[in-house]
Amino acid sequence: MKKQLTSALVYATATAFISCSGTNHNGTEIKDSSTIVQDTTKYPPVETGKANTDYKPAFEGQTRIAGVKTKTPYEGKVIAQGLKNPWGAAVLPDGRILVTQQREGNLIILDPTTGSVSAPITGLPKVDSDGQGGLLGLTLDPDFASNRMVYWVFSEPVTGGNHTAVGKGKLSADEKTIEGATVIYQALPTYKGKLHYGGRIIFDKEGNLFVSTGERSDKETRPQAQHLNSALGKIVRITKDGKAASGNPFANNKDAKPEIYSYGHRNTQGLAFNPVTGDLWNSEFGPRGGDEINIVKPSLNYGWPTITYGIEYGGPAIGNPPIQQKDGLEQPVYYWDPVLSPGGMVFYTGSNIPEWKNNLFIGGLSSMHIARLVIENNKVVGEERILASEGERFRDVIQGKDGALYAFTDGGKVYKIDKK
Ligand SMILES: [Ca+2]
Repeated sequence: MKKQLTSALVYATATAFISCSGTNHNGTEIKDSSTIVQDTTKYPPVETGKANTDYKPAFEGQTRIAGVKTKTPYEGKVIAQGLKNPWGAAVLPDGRILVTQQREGNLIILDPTTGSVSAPITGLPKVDSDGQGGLLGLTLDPDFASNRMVYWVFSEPVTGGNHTAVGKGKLSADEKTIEGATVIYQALPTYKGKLHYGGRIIFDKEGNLFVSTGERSDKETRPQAQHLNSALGKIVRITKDGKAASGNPFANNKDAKPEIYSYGHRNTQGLAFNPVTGDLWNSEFGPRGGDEINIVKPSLNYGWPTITYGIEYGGPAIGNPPIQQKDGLEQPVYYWDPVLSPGGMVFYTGSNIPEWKNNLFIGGLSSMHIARLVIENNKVVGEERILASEGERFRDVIQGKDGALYAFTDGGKVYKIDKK
C-alpha cells in the first residue's frame, strides 16, 4: 500500500509538471489494490536521429513511440569484467549465472553476489569463432536441478563451411566440464560464411526448444529465409533430442523442414516469452534501419527479405520495388531506424522496480544502450534508453534469481541493474 501511495504521489507530481510544460499524457490506471500506479507521462521519442529512409510505418506507434522515464531511482553497477565476449546466460537454481564465452567456445559461472567468475568450463564441441560465430545462446533443462543438462547454440565448423547447431551435455558435479556433449540439431544447409547465425534458445512450456537461426547474410543465402526447405532464417521448434517437435505447423508438408515454426526472419538474437500473454517474442536484426521485434506464431512468415523497413548497409534499397508491407507477411510490433542492433532480451517480472513490470528490455549493440519498451495490448507505448552513458555494446540481458536485471557486454562487463 505504501508503495502505491508513493507512486501515486510521483505520478501526481509528474502530471503537475507536465501540465505546465504542455506535454501530452495518457492518464493512469488503477485496476485493484495490488496494481501499482504506472507513470504514463509521455516524453518526445528517444530517437532524434535522421532515419535512413522515408518509409511509412504500417500503423501509428510502430516506430519512434513516445519516450518514458523511469521514476524509481535505479543504477547499473559493473559487478564483473574481463569475460571473453559473453553472449548468452542462464540462471542456475542457486542464483549463480552460467555464461557462454563466444569466441573461446567455453562457459563460465558468475556469482552475482560476489562478482567472482569461475575458471572456464570446457568439453563443448569446437566452434567456428570467425566473424559472428562461436558459442552463442544457452538454456538449462527444466529439470536441471536433477539432471544438470545444458543446451546451447553454436556455429559448427564442418567440411565446406559451417552452420548453426545445437548441442547438449551435462554440467559435471565439479562444474569443470560438460560431460557427454552431443550435437542434437544442425540448421542446414551448411554455408561458407561468418555472419548471421541467429543463436538464441529457449524452452517452451511443453519442454521443447525454440531456436533461432540466421539467413547467413549474403545475397546468395538470403532468399532461403523464405524457403521452407531450408533451416536458414527461421525459428525452429525441436525436442531435447533435436527432432522436429510434434505439432509443428509444416509437419505434413513434404517439401518443408518439419522443425520450422516460423520463417522469413533475418537474424533473431533475442527470444523471450511475454509473461502477460504467454506469446513468444523475438528481436531481430534488420539491415540498415529496420531492426524489429515480433510476436512469433506458428506457420507465419515474417517477411524478410520481401518486406523490410531497412536498406542495404551500402545504401541501395532492398527489393525492386522496395516494399515494407504485403498481405500475408507479418508486420513487426515495432521497428527502429536508425537501428538498435538488438541482442538478447527479457521481460521484467521482478518486483524491485514496480513500474518496470512486464516491460521488455533488449540489449543494444551498435546503439550502445538497453532499450526499455513499455507494452500494452501487444503494442509498444513507450521507450526509454537504459545505461546509455556507459558506451557499451549490450549483448544479452537476463533477470537474476534476485529479480535484478543482468546485462552482458561485448567488452566483457557484467552490469547489475536494480533499484538504488
Ligand atoms: Ca520482418
